[in-house]
Amino acid sequence: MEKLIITAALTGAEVTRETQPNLPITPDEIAEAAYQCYLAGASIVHIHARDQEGNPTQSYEVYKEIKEKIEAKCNIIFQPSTGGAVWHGPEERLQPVELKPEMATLSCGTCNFGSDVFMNSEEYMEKFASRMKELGVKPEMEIFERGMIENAKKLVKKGLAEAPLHFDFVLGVPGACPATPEDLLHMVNAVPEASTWTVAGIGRHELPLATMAILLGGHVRVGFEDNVYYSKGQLAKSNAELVERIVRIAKELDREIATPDETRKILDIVR
Ligand code: KMH
Ligand code: ZN
Repeated sequence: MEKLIITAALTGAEVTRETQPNLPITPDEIAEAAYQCYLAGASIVHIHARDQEGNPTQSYEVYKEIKEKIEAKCNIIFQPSTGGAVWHGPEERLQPVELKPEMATLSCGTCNFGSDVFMNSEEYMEKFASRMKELGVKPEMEIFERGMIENAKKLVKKGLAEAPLHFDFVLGVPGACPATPEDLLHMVNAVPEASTWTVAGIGRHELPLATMAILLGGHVRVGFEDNVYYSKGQLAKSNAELVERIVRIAKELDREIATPDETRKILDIVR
């Protein structure tokens, strides 16, 4: 089995300090959290920037500062969000791609997102995919519902993305696909051959789905964006604590952990 890629989703757009007092918000805090996750065994960091008031922002400048601060500490793969927050428009969301990061997320369809709607029309997807292709940014296809896999395949057919694709199944978002083991298997069985995939289980689903992914040969995403708890009622101390637990479980299950350079090889990322 391939070595395990662990992505740490450090901040997200929705979590606040009220729900998770240790949420990294400033560029310095985000860079330090990324470094701690790197030391723990993560090879990718999924980043959402925040402004000085702590609100989600897709500002090129803020992402640039975070990218530079992370790069000064370690060689973890920097993966900014192009999902942003539900109220961000497409142009705003695309800004961090202009930094030519090694990877960026690309949401593959519209879905409910709690009481909001997360808008990803075909026009948005094509715009995001073609800009990433032009700039040599590897997209991670964010999949919140089964039909979104077909949308991702369509981008390949149109020449806007290159196979093999790398998918992230985000399961358990209220209003979108639930996070049962059957849901994960349904997704895994639907991706084209040679694809790679990771899973981000939301809330209490994070750990069971991560363990399934370790066993199935997939990859794992953990972090405060998806889950702020270590166990029921007990908040995690840090993003790194969640990464450390995945490393321990993977080792028990005989799955080695990929370094950032090994992850670049697995995902065919050319630096
Ligand atoms: N915050 C969500 C609305 C991504 O980062 O690409 C979208 C999101 C997906 O988090
Ligand atoms: Zn995100």
